[in-house]
Amino acid sequence: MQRQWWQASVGYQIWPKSFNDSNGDGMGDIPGILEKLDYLQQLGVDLLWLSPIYPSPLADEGYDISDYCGVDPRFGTMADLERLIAETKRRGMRLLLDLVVNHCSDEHPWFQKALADPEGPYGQYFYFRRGKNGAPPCNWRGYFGAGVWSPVPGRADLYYLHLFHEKQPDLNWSNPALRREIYQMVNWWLDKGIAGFRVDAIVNIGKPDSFRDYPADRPDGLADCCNMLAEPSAKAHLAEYLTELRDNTFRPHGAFTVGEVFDTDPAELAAFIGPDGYFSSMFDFAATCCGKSPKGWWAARRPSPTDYRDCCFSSQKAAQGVGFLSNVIENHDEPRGASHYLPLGFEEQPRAQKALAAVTLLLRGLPFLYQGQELGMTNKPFASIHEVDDVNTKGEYAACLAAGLRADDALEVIAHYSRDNARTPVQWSAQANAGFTAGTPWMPVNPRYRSVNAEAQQADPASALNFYKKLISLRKDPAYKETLVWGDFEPLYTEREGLAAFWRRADKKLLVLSNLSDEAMLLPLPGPVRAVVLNSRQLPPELEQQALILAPWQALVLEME
Ligand code: TEU
Repeated sequence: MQRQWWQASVGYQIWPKSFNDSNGDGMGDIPGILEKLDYLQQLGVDLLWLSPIYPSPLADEGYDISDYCGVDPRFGTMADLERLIAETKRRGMRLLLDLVVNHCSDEHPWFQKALADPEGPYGQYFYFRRGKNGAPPCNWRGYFGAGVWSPVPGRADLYYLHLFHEKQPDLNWSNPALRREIYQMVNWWLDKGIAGFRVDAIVNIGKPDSFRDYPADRPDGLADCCNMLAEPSAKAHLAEYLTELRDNTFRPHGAFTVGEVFDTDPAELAAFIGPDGYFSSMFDFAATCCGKSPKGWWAARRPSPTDYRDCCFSSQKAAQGVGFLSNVIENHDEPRGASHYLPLGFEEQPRAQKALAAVTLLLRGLPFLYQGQELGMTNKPFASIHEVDDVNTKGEYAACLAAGLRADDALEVIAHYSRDNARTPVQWSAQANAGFTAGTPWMPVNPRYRSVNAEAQQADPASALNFYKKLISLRKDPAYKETLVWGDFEPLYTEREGLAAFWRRADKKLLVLSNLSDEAMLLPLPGPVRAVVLNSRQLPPELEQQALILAPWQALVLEME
């Protein structure tokens, strides 16, 4: 496989509204990110992905864009962003923006012009369709729980399509004029000096040639819109548009791209991330999807640490020899990884968080950390549904009630899965509002900030933060980089519950052992140990000739003969 500059990178996602507030308005901003570049550099991350910073009415926290080439005044100015591009470069870091082109905001001038004249040229930028006997054109349910068609104001029987919120109309990629506008915008940003993009919800741009009903799958009589992704005409269009997008933008710029791609058939991996793929990389969402139900969050089952391991391992095997996945345990759409993958009662324990971190950082692929993950931030407490900000959570709460759950049970469900869990302000210090803002934070900080914060962890050699630093510097250590970045992956001891064990092998033979359980484990060793390269616990590993005892939640990297 051809070597690329980005393969040895470690990514870090910034969700700007909750990262760091420089001006006391309670919301994070770009100057706030600039203030924390030293922190990020010391952590060792080098590929920074900013969730959307464009002007937006915030119906979906910035994923509803009303101007693709601007910076929302809440976050700062274009000059601030240019400074961020320059400052990241100066530190050997690179900046990625979020490319959200399945849909825009209903307040984008394109949609405003389209509404004014649905039969005119801008009408062709969107999907306008007539209803069927007084009902919407088809029975799809969108990703946030409501129907995907909303009526066009003032036009009897005309609807527009939105797979997400009604304020996020889908862009019509079958229109070459729309595609040209998008390519121009993408190139404009790349020419400005960003290194590339995280590409949002992108599999949805290929729509089937006709919008037809699917069998209803919930009491609302609707069917999950993602059924359309399997339609051959939708797949064919997706391939056509992604090839064209790559060839007209990313490829000529040598850009790095990571796709938000769900549910790929292993047979399609090469098309997405192979040497000639649409993207450089894509997120591995196997564990994210594990236990989820098409019925909604109320019917989801929480994955165990063994499920987490099995999901990662099967993705690793599928991607090996094909391309580089981007490995995540959390992002701005998911519960906190510690709260989701660790057993109840262990989510707040740094030793358990470190065992999880060792797995995600040492797999083959690019690790992407989400802000606060390195501190072991956990889910937030929810006292009432009225505290919820996220539109997706509101839809899921309604689905809980429709399924017959009592209000308090519904609250318990959404408290675990809500996207707000990831969106509380980053905990910088034990000072007021966790040092995030001098004003009133737009969303309350997690009350755990007094004990869990960056300042305290910097001073504590046994903190989660310092272990993340060690893992990242191990990946970059010239002695081990070849093996950890480009080496192969091979699982072992998979019959053992709660143990993640795998080889990374190239010029060195590294054995990664992570005990994702609270029981000590006696393990046979597959050969003589040359050196203990990393140990997550102060306890020295109990090494015998042929075996070792792995303490509860202990992660080890052993260099083997
Ligand atoms: O997410 C796409 C997506 O599929 C999610 O809506 C997912 O189904 C949901 O979050 C699961 O909880 C992307 C962005 O990451 C998300 O923040 C946006 O809301 C969405 O696109 C629309 O732009």
